[in-house]
Amino acid sequence: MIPATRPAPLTLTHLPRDFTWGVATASYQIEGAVAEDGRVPSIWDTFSRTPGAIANGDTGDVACDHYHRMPADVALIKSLGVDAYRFSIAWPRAADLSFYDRLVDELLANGIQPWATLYHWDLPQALEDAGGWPNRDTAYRFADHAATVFERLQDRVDTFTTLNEPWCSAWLGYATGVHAPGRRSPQAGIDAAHHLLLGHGLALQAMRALETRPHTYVISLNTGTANPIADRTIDHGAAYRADGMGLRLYLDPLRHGAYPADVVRDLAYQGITIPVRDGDLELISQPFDMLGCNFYFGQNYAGTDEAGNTHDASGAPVVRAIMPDTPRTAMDWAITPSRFTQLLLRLTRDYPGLPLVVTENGAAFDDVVAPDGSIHDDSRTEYLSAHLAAVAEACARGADVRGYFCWSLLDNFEWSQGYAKRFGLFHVDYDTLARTPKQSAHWFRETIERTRGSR
Ligand code: IFM
Repeated sequence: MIPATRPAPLTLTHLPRDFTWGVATASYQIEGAVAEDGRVPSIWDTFSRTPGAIANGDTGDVACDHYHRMPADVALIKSLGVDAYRFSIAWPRAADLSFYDRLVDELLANGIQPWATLYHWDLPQALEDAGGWPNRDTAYRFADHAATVFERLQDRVDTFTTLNEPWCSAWLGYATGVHAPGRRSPQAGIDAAHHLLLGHGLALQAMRALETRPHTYVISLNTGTANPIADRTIDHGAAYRADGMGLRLYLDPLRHGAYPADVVRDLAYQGITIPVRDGDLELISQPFDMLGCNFYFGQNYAGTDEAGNTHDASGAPVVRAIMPDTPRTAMDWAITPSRFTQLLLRLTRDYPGLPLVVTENGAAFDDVVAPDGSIHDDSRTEYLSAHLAAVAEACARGADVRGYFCWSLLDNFEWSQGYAKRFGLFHVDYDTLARTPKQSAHWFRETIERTRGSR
């Protein structure tokens, strides 16, 4: 039962006519079945068993049990009226890809385009034991994985994304240790970042060598925005530094074939070097077709600490994140839709000629299931509505945005937050694994229908 007062569906007249509407998920977050069909352990299987690493001690062992419920989940996707479904291939399942054969066939039979991501953080544990992403060889192993998947699916899948959010894999996984494998070394984080980018380049090369028809290649990055907290030179500097570590460190080598000089200098000051070898930047900067933008929130930065110091104890400049004083999601992320427009226009300006696609956007809220079983998640609907309007505005002002994928189809395993944070358009009851459409799911379907109907 949907209340009559629910937020009205949008009509987004400025989106391009052939805009792709979709929903997204990732393997470890939804599949479960971690010991089936030859799947080998991943770094997330190990990390989730590390005491204290994940809220409530949750693991992805069962997750949403999507591995066994896939056809019913494809029916949910179809019910949304989307064009495409973005999912990731579990590298630990490389020995038996038949699940993805079935998934792709089911999607196509239902008129849904499959968008496959080759790496969404579930590195096989054996590769971590051999050194993980800080080890250069992992980039070559990733290219092998890409080739295996591509050979199997290229006849039916048009769009392949190499990496999802390499900043998270590198920095959260190896520098801060918040994500698997939980290492805490900034040098390892930078080594991982370079080898992820190298892996992207090698994977593109491997897939292109096997192509029997043209495909669309994407890489999805964390694309937040970094603004100065005030109009002081020191705050502009802090925001620029944050943008350097979060975005330019990835996008400059991909598009300009060089690491940003200011970031290299800052890292060198901390004794950190990027392990570039001859030819790496040519591989990394080979063309790809669309930049996947994963946007959740914008951030403000100050160049001073609370006491007014401009440098920390190690002598490094202060880069202090200050969340804007705005409403938050359940992740404690500020809700900043105008920053989304800012981002898309900035990417258009600084990286011209690169079509954009929103490969993730969405929000976690503390959903309440009403006694009749319905979920009136107005906050999520308002978040999606404001962010879609921000995309449409960017399009009206010249950004070339080709599509929008809502994160996420289902409530799922939210990494270090376990199952406590819910991003889904469909609610998952983790006792029964029943799926229930939230009000936002109905709103999303109506908005897609309305926007299509306005053409
Ligand atoms: O759940 C994640 C996803 O795996 C990657 N991007 C951000 C989402 C929300 O945190």
